[in-house]
Amino acid sequence: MRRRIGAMLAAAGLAAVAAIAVPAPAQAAPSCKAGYICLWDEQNYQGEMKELQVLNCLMLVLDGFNNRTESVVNNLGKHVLLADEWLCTGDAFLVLNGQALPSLGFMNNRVSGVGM
Ligand SMILES: [Ca+2]
Repeated sequence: MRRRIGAMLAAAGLAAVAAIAVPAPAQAAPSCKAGYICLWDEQNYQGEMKELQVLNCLMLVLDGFNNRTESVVNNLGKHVLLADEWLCTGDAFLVLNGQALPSLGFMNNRVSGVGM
């Protein structure tokens, strides 16, 4: 019995170590120039990237990036809204100034307009 408990404790110890080791280290947000918002086609800042300046509402269809964005870094100096309609209306997702998001969740591949 004693030996069995020891084995169970050892297994529990291994499980705890595995649980700690499994999460990948937090990925640092990639660089994005000051005054720009950077959009990536895939989560975790992967795939094609668009570096954009926005005055009021930017229609992503003009940049070939309609319904593609999955991660973002906002260095515009202002908060922005990522919207699912090309005139920056409809469902929208607020990205704070300086915020880096490795995934847009429900808005992944739905962003058509970038507004403020
Ligand atoms: Ca995409």
